[in-house]
Amino acid sequence: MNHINHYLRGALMILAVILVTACGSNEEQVEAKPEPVHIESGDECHVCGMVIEGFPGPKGEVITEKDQHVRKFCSTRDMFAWMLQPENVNRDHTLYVHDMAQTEWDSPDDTALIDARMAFYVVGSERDGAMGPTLASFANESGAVAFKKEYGGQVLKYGDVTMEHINTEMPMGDMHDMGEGDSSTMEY
Ligand code: CU1
Ligand code: ZN
Repeated sequence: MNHINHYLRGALMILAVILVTACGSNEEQVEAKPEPVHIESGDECHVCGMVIEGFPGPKGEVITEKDQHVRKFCSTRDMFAWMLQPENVNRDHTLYVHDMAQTEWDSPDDTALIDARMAFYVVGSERDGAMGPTLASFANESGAVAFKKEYGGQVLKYGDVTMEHINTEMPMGDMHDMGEGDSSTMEY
């Protein structure tokens, strides 16, 4: 009987050690996500360099995984253009975009910033953002569908947006040609 007890105690101690170790490493992994930062007047887009404030359409914000650097973007379009780069696409950066169901297109309010990875996007609509064609972002799919019904385009989840969507909607030659909206002819 003492033999069994002895082995049992040994097994329990090993189990306890495993549990403590597992808990320790878990705690390290679960870090709180950084909160969104307000877009201040004078902030410039990390991609195109233009001052962000005063332009219509949803903006983007990235807080980098390791250094917690804040990158702000004039448009969801520019945020995706940066985030889809090979050096960023697999990083666990924290991303925010405006929920356009909660705020005005012409002057999005930072109280409406939402997790960009959970958002729904309307690509190819007729509403222009800061750089022309952009991706209209929404917290709920229903908001994206309602927007699409009114302004056209296609509803995509975060993970379904590719560089192709970005480039098709925004040819380089039209970068600062706002308001023309002719994206019918595109050749590569
Ligand atoms: Cu720009
Ligand atoms: Zn920009």
